[in-house]
Amino acid sequence: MKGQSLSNTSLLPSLDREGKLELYRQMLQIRRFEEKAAQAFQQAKIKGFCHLYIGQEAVAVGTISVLNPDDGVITAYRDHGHGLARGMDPKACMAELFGKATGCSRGKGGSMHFFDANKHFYGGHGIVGGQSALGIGIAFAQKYKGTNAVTLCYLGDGAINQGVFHESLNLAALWKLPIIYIIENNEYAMGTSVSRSSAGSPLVKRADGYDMAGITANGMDIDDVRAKTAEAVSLARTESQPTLMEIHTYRYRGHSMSDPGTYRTREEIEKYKKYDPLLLYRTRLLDEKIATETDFEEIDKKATAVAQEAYDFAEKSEEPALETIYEDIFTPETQINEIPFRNKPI
Ligand SMILES: Cc1ncc(C[n+]2csc(CCOP(=O)(O)OP(=O)(O)O)c2C)c(N)n1
Ligand SMILES: [Mg+2]
Repeated sequence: MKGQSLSNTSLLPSLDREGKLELYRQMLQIRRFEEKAAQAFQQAKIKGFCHLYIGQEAVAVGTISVLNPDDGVITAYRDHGHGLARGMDPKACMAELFGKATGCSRGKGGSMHFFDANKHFYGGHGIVGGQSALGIGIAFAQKYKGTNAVTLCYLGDGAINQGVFHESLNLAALWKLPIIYIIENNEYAMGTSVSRSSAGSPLVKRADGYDMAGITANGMDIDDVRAKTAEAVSLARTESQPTLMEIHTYRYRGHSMSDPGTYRTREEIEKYKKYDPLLLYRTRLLDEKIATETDFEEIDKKATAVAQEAYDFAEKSEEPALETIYEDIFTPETQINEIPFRNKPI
């Protein structure tokens, strides 16, 4: 089991036509949402950081599609795709990007801090690798309370050499926690390619050091992502065993909206676009006569409209009131209403 695929792919119930089209719809929704976000960023309606997920959609949609509603999800700052795949409202997500009070984090988190506790989506975190340890806490609570839920914790290839990641893998294995660590290997950590930053290949081999299962998946192929994730989820749910997954993927846009991308060639990006996850899945559904060009046009029209509605909603929404600046820092039970420097000019 160490460092290898578990090979049992019968754990995943097959999807009907609607289910398959829904996967495509979700991937396209993420893409159209982010294209709109990129436009809003260029119009200076979105400020600060904005990391796009375009190219990686099959990872979030494929992995989250095998979860139960009460399973936990936690990720890094490239979080728009995971939030939307978890069923978050695109309006609340776009409003968050715009820094508006109607945003999912009341406009105080921005792009890197999407959050929706009702959907068991626990962020959106900016400290590289930090979510590894938070994921442990979620999985520990799930096990301790006997919920039978599992946690997916995503991180980039650039996060796996952080000490906290290794401490987390150690505890996950030692305490047999129902957590699946998913390395989204998109080849780059900002402008540094994985070959320049990580000793030892493939990255999933790191599972061996902790006697954990290790599974590799092709992040351009949503069917492969789903099948491999189902193996890991089953192991976590039925045996309370953690897994490390490495999913190979690629981002087409810069690290963030402010990245000129001088560290890679246009040819490289174009090469990966030939294996685009949406294109691949669409071609498969057409070949299998599950859907027609008209079906895809219809889905695209709706996804584009949803993105536009989200943009309009965000634009019309109000900014958070200045008096609310010290709210939402602590849980309601521990909210501090009197902060000594509160009334002093900032
Ligand atoms: C602890 C810490 N160190 C450095 C940074 C700066 N930083 C932000 S993103 C990033 C690269 C992470 O790359 P990767 O984990 O591969 O994720 P990707 O951007 O590819 O999704 C770095 C070094 C940070 N946010 N936190
Ligand atoms: Mg990366």
